[in-house]
Amino acid sequence: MAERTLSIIKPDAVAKNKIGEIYRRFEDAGLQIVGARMMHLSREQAEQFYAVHSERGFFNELVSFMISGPVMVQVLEGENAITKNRDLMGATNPAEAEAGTIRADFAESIDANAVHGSDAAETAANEIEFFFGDDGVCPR
Ligand code: RTP
Ligand code: MG
Repeated sequence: MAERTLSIIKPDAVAKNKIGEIYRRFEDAGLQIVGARMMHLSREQAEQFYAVHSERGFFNELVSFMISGPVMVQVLEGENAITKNRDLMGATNPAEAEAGTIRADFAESIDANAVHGSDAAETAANEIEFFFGDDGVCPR
């Protein structure tokens, strides 16, 4: 089933000039980029985006990292886009990520872990709305 997911290339991978390499992996896997914007998140935006983790011990570190530099935000569309993107990303902790995944190849640590991807249909819809509202994604 064709679906959409929200992806973020985090500040570490943007700083390392890996946007193109990561986009190539999405496209080679059959995921189409149907909306994209580069932005430097405010603290409020990052806190709201990761609100589900607000009670966790790593929340402040996570927010500080996400606002440490610009991020590239995109909507990916394709068959099983949510799962496919999570498979391309690899495990949250790059030390545990399978060889050949984005996090195994580009991430430094569990905080600076290169990419975000929606984890379910409902979060994907909410996250796409959060960044793109009704317009940003190219209409077709
Ligand atoms: P993401 O939301 O960024 O795609 O990552 P994820 O689903 O693989 O992991 P999640 O559990 O949603 O956690 C969000 C981000 O919080 C940081 N984290 N740190 N120190 C820790 O134990 C810990 N656990 C999670 C990671 O940067 C993770 O991407
Ligand atoms: Mg997550």
